[in-house]
Amino acid sequence: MNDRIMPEWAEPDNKEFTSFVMKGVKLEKNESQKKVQRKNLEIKDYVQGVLDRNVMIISKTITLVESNNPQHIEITQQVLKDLLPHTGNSIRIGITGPPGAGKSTFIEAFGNFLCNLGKRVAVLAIDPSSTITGGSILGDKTRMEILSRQENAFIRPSPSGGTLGGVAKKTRETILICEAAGYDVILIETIGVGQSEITVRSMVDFFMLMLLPGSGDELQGIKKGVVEIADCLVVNKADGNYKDRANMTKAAYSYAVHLLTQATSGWITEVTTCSALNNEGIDNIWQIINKFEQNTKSSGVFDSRRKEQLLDWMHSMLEEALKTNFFSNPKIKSEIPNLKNDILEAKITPTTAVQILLNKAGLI
Ligand SMILES: Nc1nc2c(ncn2[C@@H]2O[C@H](COP(=O)(O)OP(=O)(O)OP(=O)(O)O)[C@@H](O)[C@H]2O)c(=O)[nH]1
Ligand SMILES: [Mg+2]
Repeated sequence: MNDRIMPEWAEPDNKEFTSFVMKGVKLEKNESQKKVQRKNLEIKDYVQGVLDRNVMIISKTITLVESNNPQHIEITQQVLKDLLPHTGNSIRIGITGPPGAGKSTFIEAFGNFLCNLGKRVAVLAIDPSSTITGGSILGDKTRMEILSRQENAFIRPSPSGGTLGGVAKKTRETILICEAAGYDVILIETIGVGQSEITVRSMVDFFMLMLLPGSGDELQGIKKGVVEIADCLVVNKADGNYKDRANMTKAAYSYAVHLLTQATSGWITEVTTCSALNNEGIDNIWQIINKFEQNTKSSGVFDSRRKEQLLDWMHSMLEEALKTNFFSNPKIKSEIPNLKNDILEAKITPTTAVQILLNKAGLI
C-alpha cells in the first residue's frame, strides 16, 4: 500500500479516510527539451539553437540580448560573434506612421502574404511609448492573430521600459539573431512620434511611412523630415467611404515628394494606397520593395548603406559608452556640484568647467 498516497487535505492520522491519490507520472524529456529547460544555456547552445531555427532558443537568445546584466552582455557578444557569419541575408523593412494608421493590421496582412509566398518573417516592434500607453503590445498580439500562428513567422514585441537608445541597440542585435535564424524578411514597426523613426531608419534597408486618408490638402501633421526619410508612402484604409479620400491623399503626397529630398539616392519615393483590412494593394507593396532591392543592389547603394549603418552603430554606441563612463566616474560626480556653484557665482565660465571635468577624467 506504499504507493497509495493520502491527499494533502486528509488529516494525517485519519485511517478512515477513503480517498487516495495516484503518484504523478514523470515524463522523460528528450535531449533538446532538456537543453532548453536547463537554466544556463552555454554559448554553443544558443548559437546552435538559433542556427537550428529553434524558436524557443531564438526567444531566449533575444532575452539574453535584452539583458543589461554585465555577465549576460559578455555572453551575448560571444553568441553574436559566432552568429555574425550567418547574418545579413534578409531585407530589413521599417514601418512607421501616426498612431492608428494601421501599421499592425498591415503587418498582419503583409506578413501572411509573405508566409504564403514561402518567406520566413520576423516582426519586431520599437515602441518608445509602450511604457506610457502600456497596452499597445497586447493590442498588437490580438491584431496579429493569424500571423502569430504561422509557422514561418516570429513576432517579438519591444522590451518595455527601455530608453529609445537602449531599445534601438537591442533591436539591432535582435535583427542579427533573426537573420542567423533564417528569417528572410524583417519587419520593424515603430510609432511615428519623436525620434524613433530616425532610429529605425538607421537600421533598415527600406523605410515605409503609413498614412491615413486625409482631406488631401494637408500633410496630417507629419513632419517634412519624416517624409524625407521614407522610401515609400502608403495611404492605408483605401476602402469603403475612405477610398476617394485615400486617393486624394495619395495625389497630394505624390506631388509633395517631388519637392522634397529623396531618402535613398537613385530611388524616387513611391506613393501608393492599400487596405490592410481587406488585403488590397499588399502584393503591389511587395513589388515596390522588390524593385527597390534590385535597384539599390545593382547601384551599390544597398551595400554602402548597410556599411554606413554599421559604422553609425559603432559611433552611437561609443558615444553612449563614453557618456555613461564619464558620468559614473566618482571624481566627476563629486566635482560637478562645486563647478555648478562656481558657474552660478560667476567665478568661472561653463567652458572652463568643462575643461576642468575633462581634465579630471583624463580625457585632455
Ligand atoms: N477601414 C480600415 N480600417 C483599418 C485598416 N487597417 C487598420 N484599420 C483599423 O484601424 C485601427 C488601428 O489599426 P492598427 O493596426 O492598430 O494601427 P497602428 O498603426 O498599428 O496603431 P498603433 O500601433 O497604436 O500606432 C484598427 O481599428 C484597425 O482595424 C484598413 O485598411 N481599413
Ligand atoms: Mg501598432
